[in-house]
Order: sequence, then C-alpha cells, then structure tokens
Amino acid sequence: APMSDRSTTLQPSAKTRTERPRLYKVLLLNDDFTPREFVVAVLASEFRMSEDEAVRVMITAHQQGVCVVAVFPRDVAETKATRATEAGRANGFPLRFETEPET
Ligand code: NFA
Repeated sequence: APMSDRSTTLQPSAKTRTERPRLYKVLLLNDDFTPREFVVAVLASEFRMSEDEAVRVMITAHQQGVCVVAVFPRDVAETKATRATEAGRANGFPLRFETEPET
C-alpha cells in the first residue's frame, strides 16, 4: 500500500503551521411574517440560547435587519443555519438563517 502523504507533503513553515480554520457567522435575517415568539423558540432550541439571550438577538434582527447569532466552524454553522431555517419552513414561515465567513 502507498505510504501516507507524510512522504510527499512538505512540512508547513514555522510561521504557517498554527493557523486555525476559519469561523463562520450564523446570521438571523428579519422578515415581516415570522412571529417574534417563534423566532425566540427556534433560537433557544437550535442554538441553546437562554430566553433572555434569544429575545435580545430576535429584537436586534427585528430592528437592524440582521443579527449575528453565533460563530462556528463552517460545517457546524451551515448545519445549524439549515436546521433553523427548516424549522421555520416546516411551520409556514419565511424565517431565514445564513452563514458568512468571519473577516
Ligand atoms: N419581524 C418579525 C415580526 O415583527 C419578527 C422577526 C424578528 C422575524 C427577527 C425574523 C427575525 N413578527
């Protein structure tokens, strides 16, 4: 069997070897239809936020148009955004969560 890529891959330089993977923001987008209490319930259940935290995030999105919910590695951010958006869709609401890379 072939050797692992240890034999063919250069070691990273001392400068570059410790970079962490990029994190992604999960964003909550405002809409005119999803009930406030439903948004709070989704934030609490999908992102394990307290009621008070969830209310603050919901109100910020309501007033500003968007609010950062949390940051995660890309796969976790995408899975949570999809699940939370689907929770709205399953109840007939246009609630949307999106992901965006940090800086
Ligand atoms: N704007 C919605 C309403 O007034 C509440 C809402 C907040 C929806 C945040 C989506 C995101 N019912």
